[in-house]
Amino acid sequence: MSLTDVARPEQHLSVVEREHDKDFAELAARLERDGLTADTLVDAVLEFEVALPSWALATGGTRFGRSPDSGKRRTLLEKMEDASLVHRLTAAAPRISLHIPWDEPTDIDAVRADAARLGLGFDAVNSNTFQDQPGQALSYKLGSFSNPSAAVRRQAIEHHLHVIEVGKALGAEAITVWLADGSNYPGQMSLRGSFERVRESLREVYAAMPQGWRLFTEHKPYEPAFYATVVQDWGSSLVLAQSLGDRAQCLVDLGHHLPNTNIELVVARLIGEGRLGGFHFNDSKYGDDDLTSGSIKPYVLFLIFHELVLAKQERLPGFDPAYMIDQSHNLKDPIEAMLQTVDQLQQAYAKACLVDAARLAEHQASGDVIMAERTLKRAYETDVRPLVAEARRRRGGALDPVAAFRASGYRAQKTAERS
Ligand code: LRH
Ligand code: MN
Repeated sequence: MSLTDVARPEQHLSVVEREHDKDFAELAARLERDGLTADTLVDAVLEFEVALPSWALATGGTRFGRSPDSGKRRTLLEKMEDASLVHRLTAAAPRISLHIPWDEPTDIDAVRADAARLGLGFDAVNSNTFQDQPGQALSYKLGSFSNPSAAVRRQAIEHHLHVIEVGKALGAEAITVWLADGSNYPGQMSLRGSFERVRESLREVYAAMPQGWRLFTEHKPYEPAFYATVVQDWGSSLVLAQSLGDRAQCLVDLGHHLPNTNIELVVARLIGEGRLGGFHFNDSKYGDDDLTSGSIKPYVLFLIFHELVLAKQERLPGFDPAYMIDQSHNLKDPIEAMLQTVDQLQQAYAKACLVDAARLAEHQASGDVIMAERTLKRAYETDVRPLVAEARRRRGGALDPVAAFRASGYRAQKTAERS
């Protein structure tokens, strides 16, 4: 069974195809009434691409344990095989984001060859100073870049220089730096000194980046630190990025905000400062829950994409965010969860492309609150599923990726192959 069969199992085709054609034609007629052209919107949806996190293609766990799942992936190649399948079915996930040392390549050339064969590229590489690795000389227990010990900071800097080397060898063009650094008790850590040490250490990492590379700083309010996290919020991340240089930008992980934070406002602020580097898409109810995007707060996801599409339509200089996912799946099949996620992101993007931005601006200017809100809601309340399905089909993907995956028997085949 080749991967191409996956997208279009024969017996499955006709019924779904016919229903889809009917749904798409109806939506196209509805959009035409709003002066919109379905084909133009399909092309817009096809511009949206997102990178898959290697670490979410393995079954995640919680601090309370992990549920065994069949077909557990062990190697980078197996994660790339699964990522490639997600791309085949959604036509929108052509890159994978690696985490070092979790995905430390043993043979770079082999990884590059496999990636080429699987039609995959490499997005931002992720460093890891939030775990002590076996054989590591010095512990990061009291921080990495913020650690009072110059020797520990040096060790962390060397790790980041190594991550850049791995990324360079694989053709990546960015590094994401999330630091667990922080404290659990008042007095434990100098609140200003720790930030200065992080800034000083990151200056060296920034200077080591090849031309054209970007450095993404990722903020997080708490966990594992439960009193103060050094890069705690978008403000700290922005100050850091602005002090490092033009190629330092802020990465927004949707789960890294305290309850009721207006995340679309944070996104708009960073866009306005020209410092929005990228995203870790996921969803959450309480904390950094890393749940499937669009599963808990789909309207927030839409409002975030509304800000992104406005910036794109305004052709803001330097606006080029790296779209990446950061989730962990301990209940769902990781591939199915990824297929759901990419579909949810494609839908949020499509809905945002439906917003009549000119009409919205008019209502905002005239202070017509109701009509402004209705203009947004009209787009959000449009069922765009036929649009994103059509976009996938036109690029050889599946109308319904989860259904196609289940019909493909891929899971059973891989379980047998990998056990
Ligand atoms: C931290 C984080 C970070 C990753 C890790 C896997 O919570 O969001 O982006 O390095 O998850
Ligand atoms: Mn993240």
